[in-house]
Amino acid sequence: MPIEQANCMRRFVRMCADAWEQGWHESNAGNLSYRLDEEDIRVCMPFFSIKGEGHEWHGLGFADSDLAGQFFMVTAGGSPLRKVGIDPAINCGVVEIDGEGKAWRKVWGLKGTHPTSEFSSHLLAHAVFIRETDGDNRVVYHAHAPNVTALSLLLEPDEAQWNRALWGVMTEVIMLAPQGVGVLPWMLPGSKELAVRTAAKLEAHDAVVWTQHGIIVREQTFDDAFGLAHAIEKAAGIYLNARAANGGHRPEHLVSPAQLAAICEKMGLDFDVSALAAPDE
Ligand code: 2HA
Ligand code: ZN
Repeated sequence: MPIEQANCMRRFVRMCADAWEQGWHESNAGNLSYRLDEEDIRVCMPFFSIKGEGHEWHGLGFADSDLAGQFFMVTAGGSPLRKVGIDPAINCGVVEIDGEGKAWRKVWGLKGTHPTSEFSSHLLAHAVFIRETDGDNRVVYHAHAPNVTALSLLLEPDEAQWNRALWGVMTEVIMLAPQGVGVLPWMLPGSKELAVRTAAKLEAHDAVVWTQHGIIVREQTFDDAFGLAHAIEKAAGIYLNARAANGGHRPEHLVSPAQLAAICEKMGLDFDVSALAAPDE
């Protein structure tokens, strides 16, 4: 069985293809990472190599002992997500983190290349999961979701405003993101600042909007990560359409705080009404 048939690899490749189909990944936009579990490592290990050129250790620029010894499947820097399934060994790969959580090396794929430019954001997000959820969350995904990005041109980078808009659009959003989205102002893509601020937001949110850029989500599985990004992107699109149809004004009939509270009560979710902006915002 080639490594391409490994369960984790099939799901990784499938998610890249699904995401590409959505139109969220122009050129080399967006990136995906997955933390291998014990079974993945057992299945993939026979294909790993650490000998020869290209397998040197590279410093991460930070140290996080929670990442020590972990293996990550990750998209390649500068690679189109569209091509991950066409030639996985060039457009993605597996890296190992050293015993101190401060360096990485290739163990499979990433031929002639390196992990995504947002690798720091992915790794620091994974470190949050490892600490927070006993390692259940394994997927970090960044998309240049067009409606989320368009909405970030209209709303302030203010979580209350975003929650009012997204939760107000359709009842599904609060079910999938009961903590709402985190929102960050514009920051340099690929920067340490973006990575650190994103990881801090991901402690309280499963999805974070990057103003004028896109969205990053963290979830347990590929399906959950794709589903969350999809629901938020769809809600942002509906909100924009409704607003445009209303002469650019805020839609008048958003799902109300009382309705949101009723959904949360039924589903046993915490709902903090103070997390919403005032109705006229
Ligand atoms: O991978 O999306 O944010 C390219 C990017 C940078
Ligand atoms: Zn990006």
